[in-house]
Amino acid sequence: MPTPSMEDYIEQIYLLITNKGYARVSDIAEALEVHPSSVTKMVQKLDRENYLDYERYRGINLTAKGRKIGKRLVERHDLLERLLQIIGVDKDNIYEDVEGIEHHLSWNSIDRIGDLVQYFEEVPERIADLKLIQERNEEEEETTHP
Ligand SMILES: [Mn+2]
Repeated sequence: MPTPSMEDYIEQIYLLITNKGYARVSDIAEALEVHPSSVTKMVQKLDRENYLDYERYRGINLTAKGRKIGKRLVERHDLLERLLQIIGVDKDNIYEDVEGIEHHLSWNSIDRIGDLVQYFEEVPERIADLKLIQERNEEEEETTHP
């Protein structure tokens, strides 16, 4: 099982390869806001553990194992963003919050959250209902802590 930090790298490399066709050490460093030397170290570790192939002049390629996990990690991130959006979390908090929680949930919880997101997305009235509860709670908060 990859550690949270390994997951961040695999996720980012998968996104870069999907969106740009390649993942350079400098692009990964920029995306994760880390020093390129840390990227090189981690990429070598991921290579040793067979998530990717790294050759100095040919770049980074995910193995079948790395691609499979990368896809799941990107989907997990996307699912959690949809969840926070549905439950009304402020846009400005969503990305950071997902980065904070995504590594700490079991795949069991992720699958059940998938059901919950589906429950809301299939019937938009359910989202509207939740919004009504939120508005009521916010009004109450205003009257109790003016
Ligand atoms: Mn993420």
